[in-house]
Amino acid sequence: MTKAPQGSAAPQQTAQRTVRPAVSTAVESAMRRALALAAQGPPHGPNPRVGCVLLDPDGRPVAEGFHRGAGTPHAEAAALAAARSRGVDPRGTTAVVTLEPCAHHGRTGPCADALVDAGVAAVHLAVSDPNPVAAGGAATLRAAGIEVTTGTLADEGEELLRHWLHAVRTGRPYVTLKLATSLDGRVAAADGTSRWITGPQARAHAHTVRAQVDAIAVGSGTALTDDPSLTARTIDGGLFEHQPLRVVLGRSAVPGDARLRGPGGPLLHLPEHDLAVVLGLLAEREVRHLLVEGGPTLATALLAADVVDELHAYVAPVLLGAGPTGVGDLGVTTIGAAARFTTHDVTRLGDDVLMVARRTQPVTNPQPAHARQNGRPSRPTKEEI
Ligand code: AOF
Ligand code: ZN
Repeated sequence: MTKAPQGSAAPQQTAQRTVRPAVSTAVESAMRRALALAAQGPPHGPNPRVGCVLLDPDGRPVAEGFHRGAGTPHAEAAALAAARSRGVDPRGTTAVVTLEPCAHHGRTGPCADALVDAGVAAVHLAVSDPNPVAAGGAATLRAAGIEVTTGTLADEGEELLRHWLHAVRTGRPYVTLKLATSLDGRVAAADGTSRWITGPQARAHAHTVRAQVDAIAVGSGTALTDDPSLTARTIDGGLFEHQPLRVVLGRSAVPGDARLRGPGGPLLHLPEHDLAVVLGLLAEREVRHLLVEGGPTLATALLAADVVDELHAYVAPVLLGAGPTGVGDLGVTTIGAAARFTTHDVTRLGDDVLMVARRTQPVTNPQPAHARQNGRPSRPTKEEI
């Protein structure tokens, strides 16, 4: 079923009511296709993943397109170009697009103008564009007399774009914290040995996640003791095409012969200790999705600062009984103050289990972490790493 439009403007609702049932079903399946197309775009990079399908007046798809990464044509432009290259006149078509068409001259021209110039009759979109630079496309389209319906499969659109939307809405990257632990939450045995708690399938999975993020961070202590490479590797040990930016946080220098200086993504050492500053600096570099891989000091600081958006907990059926835990003291003294997340997904990986859990309250504004209560005690204004 088509969702009710989420925008508040009355004209949208009028537009929605006038859609014939057969066409509204066609719009919904076109939006599903547009979402699937969008998902073919790169999950990393500064730009959103967007898909677009053009429907003829009978609701039949006549062309489609998606965005292939920063600097390449936007989804709407790609769909219009696909129509023209097939000899299809886009005049009178309905554009079904996962993100509000842009209204700005950026790396490419404004899609709202391109849709107006093409004579498109109606536009259905899933998610409004929160990017202040590019927003305003729906208003441009309406001003040109085009029927605009917002909120079509909005939840699915939000899910697909969640890293990008989060970064644009809050001004800081979406933070995924990876924990690979024993069943009793430990990351090493009492003597410090830690290879390997989780098995090969869990490790391979973690590498596919690395290949999807913009940046991957560790604390400088972990960089020194573990000498990680922080590359995204395939099962046979080769490098994925996309290598995330490698970020080391904390004062200790990265040795000249560290693996972090070997083949892989660029290295960025931030001796800065204030997490709000760190996340702001990464956002300025257009990092939308940051994966944090350790160690416990950094994990604890991020959790205490309430800036972890998603947890990837790889848990092995191993008991250690002693040794360091993946997360240290969060200042939680009573169960009601626990840092609680909501389970999104659980996957078995060989002998191990991956639990993906997300922050319970979505962050919708750039309020500093310490100002949000979220059922937890108020945190200090600065969290040190
Ligand atoms: C995309 N692809 O299909 C759509 C986008 O850097 P630019 O000039 O390409 O503009 C990027 C902005 O355009 C992006 O942040 C978003 O607000 C809007 N829409 N972007 O990369 C697309 N439709
Ligand atoms: Zn555009």
